[in-house]
Amino acid sequence: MAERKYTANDIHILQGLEGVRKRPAMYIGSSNSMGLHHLVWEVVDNAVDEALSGFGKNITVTLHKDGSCSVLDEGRGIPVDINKETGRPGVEIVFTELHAGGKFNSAVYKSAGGLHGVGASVTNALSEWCDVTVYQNNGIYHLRFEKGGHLVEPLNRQGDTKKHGTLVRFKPDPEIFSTVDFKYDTISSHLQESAFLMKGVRFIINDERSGQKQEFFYQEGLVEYINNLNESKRHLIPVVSFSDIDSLTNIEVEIALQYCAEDYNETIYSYVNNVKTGDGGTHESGFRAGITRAVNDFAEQQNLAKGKKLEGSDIREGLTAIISLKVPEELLEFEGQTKGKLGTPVAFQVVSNLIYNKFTYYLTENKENALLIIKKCIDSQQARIAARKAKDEARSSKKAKQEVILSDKLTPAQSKEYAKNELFIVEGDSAGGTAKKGRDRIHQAILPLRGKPLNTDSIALDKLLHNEEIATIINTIGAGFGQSFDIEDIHYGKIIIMTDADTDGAHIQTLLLTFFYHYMRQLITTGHVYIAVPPLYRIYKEENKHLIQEYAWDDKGLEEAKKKVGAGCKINRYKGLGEMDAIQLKETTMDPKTRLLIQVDINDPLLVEKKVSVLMGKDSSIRRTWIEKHVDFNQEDNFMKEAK
Ligand code: TTJ
Repeated sequence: MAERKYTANDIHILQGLEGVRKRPAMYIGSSNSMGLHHLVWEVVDNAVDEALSGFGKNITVTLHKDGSCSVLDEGRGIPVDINKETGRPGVEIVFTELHAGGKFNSAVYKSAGGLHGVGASVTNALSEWCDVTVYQNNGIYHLRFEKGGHLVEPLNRQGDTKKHGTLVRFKPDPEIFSTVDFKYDTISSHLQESAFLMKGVRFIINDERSGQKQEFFYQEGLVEYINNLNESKRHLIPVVSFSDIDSLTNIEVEIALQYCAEDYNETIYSYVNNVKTGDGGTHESGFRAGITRAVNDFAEQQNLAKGKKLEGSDIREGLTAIISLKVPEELLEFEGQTKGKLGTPVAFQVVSNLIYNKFTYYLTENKENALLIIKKCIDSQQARIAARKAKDEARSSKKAKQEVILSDKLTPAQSKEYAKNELFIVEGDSAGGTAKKGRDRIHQAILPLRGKPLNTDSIALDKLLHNEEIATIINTIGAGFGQSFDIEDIHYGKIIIMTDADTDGAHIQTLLLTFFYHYMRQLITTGHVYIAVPPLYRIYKEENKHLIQEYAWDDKGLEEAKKKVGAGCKINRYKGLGEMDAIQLKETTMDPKTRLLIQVDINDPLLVEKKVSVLMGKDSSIRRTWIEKHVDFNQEDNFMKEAK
């Protein structure tokens, strides 16, 4: 085997990878389940870049029984020849130097790997071991790293092959991550999303631990993405799609959209070079401006407008749209803390012009559908005007009246500093009473729920407001609902759902989240909704009339707590909030200094739509299997992140 002397260069590189291990969150966001899956995305992104350049039609992700994950593509293979500057093989550099991926990849449109992604070296740094095999030039080349990126087997040629491609297999380091359990559903929906965005590329997931296996391949791309999102909704029109390459900038745009009936939300997802732009940006703004202008101009030209202009929100009610851009590297600009917002100025005009021209043409050529759309927009406009009027009236009528409605069930917070206030929505009157005693009366308000709130996914708007629980919640939050919801008006910085840790509790959580998702979506997307996580155990012992006690949230915590409290300890397993006294509830679940909260963080559109429409829709048998398979709101997954 080839041996090589350590140089200053090696030391520099190991220091780089050591930095990644010291502060993993700086590179992959966190060291929890989300960070763990980031390791996979970093590697998959590279394979995707290669496919995007036109090399390799299949990308296979395998979850192995030994806890490792491998990614295989059929591209040209990472270069194995020696790089002149460093004297090392290209493939070694890709796995050891931070942000090195781009140097060897000449793709025009670079995906995450070349953008805000940090590269495969980060995956290597955070792995127990990492094996890389390249099939290239009729040869099989292999190298291996261990314990955070130390090269233990330098590149060598192991044999002959006619294949070409790259195989990377790595095992995440349990010393870094709080969990090293890859989640099939998380990876599979990420790959499905990629497949929707890259028509013609096949993504395969193969879980050798469970035998689960799926393939995602969409010849129709975004059209199928929308069909999938809107599967269980009533469609107003079939999916429409447009695409074009702007000849001046080389920006490539693909858009698909659909209107649904009885849907009052807008659902717009945008992507740049196959990376989701969760905070929108110039392309999304361009889309909004363009479609608003197209619909208004058409309505006016057809004499349907009656002199009144439709607002953007009128035009987007019930609209689902996916906007996917390919932007050349030299034009890319990202903004915001998480770089989830496209800043490229010219993208506004490019998208706005495209959607204006093509959607105007569509409306003109498809009169029947155009009339359905315009009618829906005018309905939305009228609903908006009526809601605004009702709100103004409610505001100008006596304030006291509102407080009468509230005072009945709500125990309000004393402070008027709304942003600092917290609303606990509590399952049951009895737990509500305990919470009332244990709360911080300055900043915490308690709203007990009797019974279950309504399932809001299959119910008409007017009925909704007659449900007492729902009406109370709307009034208490104080910012309206539906199109007239105004996030600026919310009376609480945090809305915290507190239920028992059982199926009933999970159901109530789901019902409330569904309601918020449909009628106060911004509450969720701006991170105001939380789920309180009460402990499962109390571990205690009396020693010299002195109580020693600890709480545990899972079995691992239980073992640790038993050790801490020591021999002879007793264990109390909580079956519900009702078994805790006010002090215990405060200490474990309500006090910001000691509690565990999960922030509801919706970032997977497909799963969210599925969760909401399948779970809350009318078919209870699909619902049951889905709940059993997917819903565990107390589990940290990609919808939620821990918070204080
Ligand atoms: C670079 O330019 C010359 C031809 O090959 C290009 C390249 O880097 N291709 C490439 C990288 N294909 N596949 C990868 C890759 C695949 C996986 C699974 C993981 C990583 C880190 C890279």
